[in-house]
Parts: sequence; structure tokens; C-alpha cells
Amino acid sequence: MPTPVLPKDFQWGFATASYQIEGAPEADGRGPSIWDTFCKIPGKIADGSSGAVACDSYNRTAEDIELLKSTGARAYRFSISWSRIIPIGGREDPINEKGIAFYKKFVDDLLAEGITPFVTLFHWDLPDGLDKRYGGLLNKEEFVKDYEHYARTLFAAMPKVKHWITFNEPWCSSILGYNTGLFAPGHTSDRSKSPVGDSTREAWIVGHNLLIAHGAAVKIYREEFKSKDGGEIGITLNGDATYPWDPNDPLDVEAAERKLEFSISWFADPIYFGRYPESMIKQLGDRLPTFTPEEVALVKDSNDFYGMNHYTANYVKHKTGTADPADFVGHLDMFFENKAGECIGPETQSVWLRPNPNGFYELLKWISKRYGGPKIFVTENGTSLKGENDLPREKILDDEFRVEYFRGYIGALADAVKDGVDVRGYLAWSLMDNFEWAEGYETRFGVTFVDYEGGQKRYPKKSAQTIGPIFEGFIKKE
Ligand code: GBH
Repeated sequence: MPTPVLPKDFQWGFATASYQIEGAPEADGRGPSIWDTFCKIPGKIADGSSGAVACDSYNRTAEDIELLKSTGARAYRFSISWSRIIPIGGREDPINEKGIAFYKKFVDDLLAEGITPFVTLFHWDLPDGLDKRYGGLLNKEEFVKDYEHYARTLFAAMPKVKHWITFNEPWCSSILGYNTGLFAPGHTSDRSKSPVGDSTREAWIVGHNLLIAHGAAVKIYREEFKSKDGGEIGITLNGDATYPWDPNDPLDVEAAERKLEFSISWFADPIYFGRYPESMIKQLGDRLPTFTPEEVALVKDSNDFYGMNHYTANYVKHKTGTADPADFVGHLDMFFENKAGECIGPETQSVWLRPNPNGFYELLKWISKRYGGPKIFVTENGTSLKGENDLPREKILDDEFRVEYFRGYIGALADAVKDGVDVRGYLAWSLMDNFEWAEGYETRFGVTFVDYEGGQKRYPKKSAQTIGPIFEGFIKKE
């Protein structure tokens, strides 16, 4: 029997993101996003696909809510497509009332079923108009003002939303969008992949701009909405756990810590302490932007909660010599095996993902300690399965590996709470199989199978029915 350690009102449920599930890119006046544009470039998406249809969720909100109800979920995290709200994107561009009406109704429908909405304002699908007009995320002056306007429009339209997330994984928007070029808009120094980009500089500028935009939106929410609407707002950061490759080598121990700083503290240190981590300043020098005093005032203390996305872990080995100017991990190597030859976890369909629940426990403790015990919502956690897409449907529905993943990770979460970490919610990734960005549809993360060949029909997998009972065992009854 599990010990009930989680608070009575613990918010557990599932997560998705607009471009990954909605489809309907031209419905009701939506404008194009940078992902619509990126998917059209040959070679960028593994199976040559796009989010043009995806799960067709724009036309199936009632079905998705039924799906949530069937799992017993208490909460649902989804993101809003900016270009449905403001098709071109800018503060002087026309607002699309139909887009607002769609999300307002969705929130009302969720609340009518007793499901708490967690709303992400930005999950990577920047209006293409802003990228074309002024360089999108690279342009601090314009982007911050446009994001403020977009955020304020939604805060005003949806007072019933009590949990706002400003940005999903700014690390990905910065590094994958502007260093490796794996994600839209695909900037990189590698001229065989992109005609534009400087991997040594742009990502750090974009990260800085996202931090300022986050701080600006939080200020607006706190000053204009919080007292009457009573909600809370924070940012969601990704971060994989780390272990030293050789625990007896102090340089590997240091590198494992540095890897966390380059992924998590890049954003969390400015938000909790008002400055970038020393390790980043040291390695990046003047390529890392500096905060003006006004920017520090905006960014410091701008989280009502810490949104944590977490999937996997790595063994980390220090590198010698000077860092490559395009390096973004902290001048180190990552492995799935340590010096003793121990394997971190079994293979999945995602090359970067190996289940390691203990890493989740360790990282929850690390975040809690470093940032003074913040209230944490785990806003994503989940896994793909090696070869899942090649199995017949009946086999896909029997996803024991994913069930085990959730059992391990939720158990680790409960242990961390028992040991003093303040976790208030958990949203599994994902409610259903969906467009897995550059991996297309070949990689599935859903607790629900989506039949892309059969009219996007949904079939719950075994894992859809197991998260609820696991949580109910850990949640206090009073
Ligand atoms: C999340 O990111 C996203 O928020 C979500 O949209 C997505 O569907 C889900 O994960 C599953 O992938 O290519 O070797 O450089 C997870 C964090 C961080 C995982 C970057 C992949 C890229 C490793 N991601 N990482 S690599």
C-alpha cells in the first residue's frame, strides 16, 4: 500500500500543445505559425509530415474532454495558438474574435466537467508574420511588446483560467530553433541546413528575450488581473537529470552540475536570483547578454510556481581544452553508460530518452533546494516506446512499458514530496499520440492511440487507465 503523501487537491492529469494536436491551420481565420512554414521545408520533419491535420483536436474538443473524463483526470494542460488569436501576431494587427471564442468555450467546457485548465501561452508556434516582419524571437524591442499585448488579450478574455504558463521550454525555442536548427525557425551556423543563423550567439539572445517577455507578462498579470481573478503564473522549464560519469572524478561531478546549470539555471537563476549562472558567464563571455537593472527588476521573482518538464537522465563526463563556441551543454559529453558500465535505462523510440525514475527524484530535490522550495507543477512527463508505431493496434493498446514508466516516475515524485519537495500537480505527456515535431508521427507519446489512417479515431491505451489509480493511492483523503 502506498503512503498518501500528496495534498488532497493535487492536480493530476494530462498535457498537450496546440500545434501538436489541433490541425485546422486555416480554420476561423488562423494565421500561419513558424511551424507551418518550417514543415514545408523538405527534410526538416522525419516523415515529411506537418501539423496540418494532427489529431484534428480543433474539431474534436468534445471528444477530447470525454477522453479526459474517462481517465478521471483532475486537470488538463493545453496551449493556445497565438496565430488563432492574432493571425499576424503584432500589437497593432487585427484580433480574431473567433479564435478567442474557441478557447473560451473550451475552458468553460473543461470547467463544466470539473477539469482544471492549465494554459500555456506559448508552446513554440510563433505567428509566422512576426518572424517575417522583424525576426521574431531575436528582436527584443518588438517581440516583448507583441507578447505583452497577446498575453494581456488572453488574461482579459479568460478570467476563469487560474494557472497560466508563459513559455514552454524556452531552452528548446532557443537552442533547437537557433543553434542546432532542428526546430522552427531552423537557424544554425551549418549552411547546409540553413541560409541564416549564428549558433555561437543567437540562442543566447533568444533565451534572454524570452526571459524578458516572461517577466513582462507576469508583471501585467500581477498588476492588472491577479487581485480580481486570483490566478497564478509561471514558466515551464525542461531539464534532464545528470549523474557524473565517474563519481570519483571531481571534474565529472562538476560537469554534471554544470549541465543542469546550462539547461535549467540559464532561465531559473535569473527568475529566482536575478542573474545568469557563473558557469555560463565563464564559458560564454560576452556572447551571453547582460541584464539591465530594469530587466532584473522584471525577471527576478517572476514565478508564482515552477513548471517542470522532465523525461530522462544522462551520465556526464567533463571535456578538456577550450569549449567549442557553438557548445550549449557546458563543455561536456553525455552518455547512457557510466564508467562502471552501468546502463541508465532501457531504449525508447526517442534517441534522447531513457527511463530513470531515480533521476526525477534527484532533480526534484535539486530544484527545490537551489530555488528555495518553490511550489512545483510537473507540467510534462512521459515516454515513447521503441517500435510502438510498427505494432498492430491491439499491441499498441497494451503499453505495459509506459505503465511501468509512470509507476516509477510517480513513485519517485511521491518520495520527493515525502522528503519535503512541494509538488502540487502532475500533467502526463501526453493525453494522446500527436505530432512529435521533427520526429513527425513515427514517435508516439500518448496514453491514447490516435489512428492517423483511420480518421484520427482515438483508442485509449492501458496507460490511460493506470495513472489515476496510482495517484489516488498517493493522494491524502483529507
Ligand atoms: C517536450 O520536450 C515538449 O514540450 C513536447 O512538446 C514534446 O512533444 C515532448 O517533450 C516529447 O518530446 O534532439 O538530442 O538535442 C522535451 C524536452 C528537450 C526533449 C530537447 C528532446 C532534444 C534532445 N526535449 N531534447 S536532442
